[in-house]
Amino acid sequence: MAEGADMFSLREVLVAFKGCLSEQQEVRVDPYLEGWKGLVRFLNSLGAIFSFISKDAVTKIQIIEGYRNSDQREKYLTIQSMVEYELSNGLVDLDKRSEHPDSGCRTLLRLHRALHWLQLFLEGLRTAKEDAKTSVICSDSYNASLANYHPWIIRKAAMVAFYALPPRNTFLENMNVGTTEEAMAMLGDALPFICKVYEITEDLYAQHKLLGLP
Ligand code: 1PW
Repeated sequence: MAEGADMFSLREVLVAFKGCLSEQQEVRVDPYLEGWKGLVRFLNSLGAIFSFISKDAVTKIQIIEGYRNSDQREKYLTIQSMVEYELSNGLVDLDKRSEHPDSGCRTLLRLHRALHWLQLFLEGLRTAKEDAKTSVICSDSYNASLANYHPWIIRKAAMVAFYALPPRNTFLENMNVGTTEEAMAMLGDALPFICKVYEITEDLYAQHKLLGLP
């Protein structure tokens, strides 16, 4: 397939997540959002049925981009600086959404939870048997992670979307990384970076008791 400027490749997503980690093991916000934008393109390439899933991710990305384009942009350079800034200035609703319904902390937490799903899904894809059903890998990983935070109506809609996923080999081809073997090798290279970004964020949020933000 010819390489086009707007063609999706999962490689870009993984490169972006690799670029998230600073030398001090902080998570940079801009590449995090770039990674997510790539994922949204990927979700959209899976068909219209996935657009309800990507739509919410787009809203969340835009909220955080808004902070990165505001006067306080420097405070939102890394997830660590964002948490520090918002908490010390009382900009996070801790018990109930009220004055700060769209804080960076609560918005990023939603993406963070979804990243866990992605991580489990890609791991499942990489380690599954050749004839494994993508829909099953996807729903298993979803049920083990993000589903716990979703009401049943969303869970139901997600399950319907998963049935529409193509078989594993077609799916790996859709990632536009090359042969199935190349796609698998890339997943193997890149997954540790996604895991690391996830872990650092999880630890930071746990440390500040932010994992249940409303
Ligand atoms: C093929 C595997 C791809 C994994 C990509 C993950 C995309 C995740 C987006 C799921 C969105 C489902 C519909 C929206 C639900 C929102 O209510 C929920 N958002 C998320 C990201 O979970 C919670 O946000 P809210 O309602 O508290 O603002």
